[in-house]
Amino acid sequence: MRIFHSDATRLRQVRTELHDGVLVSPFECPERVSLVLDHLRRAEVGEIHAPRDYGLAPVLAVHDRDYVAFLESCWREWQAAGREGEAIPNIWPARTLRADRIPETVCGKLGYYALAAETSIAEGTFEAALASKDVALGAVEYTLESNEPSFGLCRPPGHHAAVDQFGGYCFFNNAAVAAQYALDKGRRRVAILDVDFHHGNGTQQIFYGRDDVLFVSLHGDPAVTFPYYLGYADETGVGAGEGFNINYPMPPGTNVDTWMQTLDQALHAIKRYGAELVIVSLGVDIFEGDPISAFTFQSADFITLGQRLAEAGLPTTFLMEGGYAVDEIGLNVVNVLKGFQQ
Ligand code: Q9C
Ligand code: ZN
Repeated sequence: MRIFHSDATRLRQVRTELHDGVLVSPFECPERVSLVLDHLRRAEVGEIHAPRDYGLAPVLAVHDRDYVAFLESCWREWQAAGREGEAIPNIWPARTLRADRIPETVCGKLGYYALAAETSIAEGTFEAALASKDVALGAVEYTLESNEPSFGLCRPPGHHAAVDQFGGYCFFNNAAVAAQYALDKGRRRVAILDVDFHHGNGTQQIFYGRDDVLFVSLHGDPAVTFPYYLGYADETGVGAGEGFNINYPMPPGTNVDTWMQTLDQALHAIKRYGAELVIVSLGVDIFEGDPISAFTFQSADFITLGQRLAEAGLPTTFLMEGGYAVDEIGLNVVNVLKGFQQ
């Protein structure tokens, strides 16, 4: 298995996350990358490569141009406006307001392009997001060319990022960028299997009307879990995409047996679809010790997860999403990848 990593993913070093009404040090921190990298090296999972620069074209294939321009200029505009802290949205085009005009100043644009308030923007955020999509593209390109598995140590994560919205620690939807790249290189059916604790609302939204990407997600029930407003089982796709979006919401505390049985259903659907490539949105925040999540995986269960994914027998690219129990994040990721290689 080949691993892709870029030091530039550590350039996002924000100080603040709005959590439980307090500004705390962010759960999604650069140490996550260092810890996973250490474990990958020690466990000798595979060669570690830096990706090339793929430019903005693969991002613009799934994201709105004005949204990307906003991310690029946000921190500069926020500083020019003389704001004291990091850029955090505090007003949205909520249900009773207009969403058909984009405000001109940074405070208004922040709310327009944000789907939540926990994700601050500061120096280095845009650069890290660029590096993260390059990591994803390096990994998927390797799998496309070799049919061998790959792991992209993406950071910041991507699956909450929609066509023109950031949030949930995500800016560019790395899995969506990679899936679109695979289609543009001639693959006709790509599956994205999202095992992060949180629903991949962004990935779902990007491909909701399409049949060339099957999105399948196992996650915490949105009735009680972030991102709250998407991820129910009755969201099955629209138009040509009808039947190509599959959600498996599960209650907090769901045991690993139930989760694994649900995974079997998900893999069955992916095989029936005829996927030529599987992109796994790998969030290890399904770990019992995760500070912001509520599933019950033990570290050893991640080996089983990797084994089950290997049994599907499809070309596979793993892309890092969430996982905030930093003491165990490296072990949990390595266990998935080692399980896959067994
Ligand atoms: N402040 C990913 O796992 N809010 N994102 C949770 C803690 C946002 C998670 C409450 C969670 C986002 C990629
Ligand atoms: Zn998550």
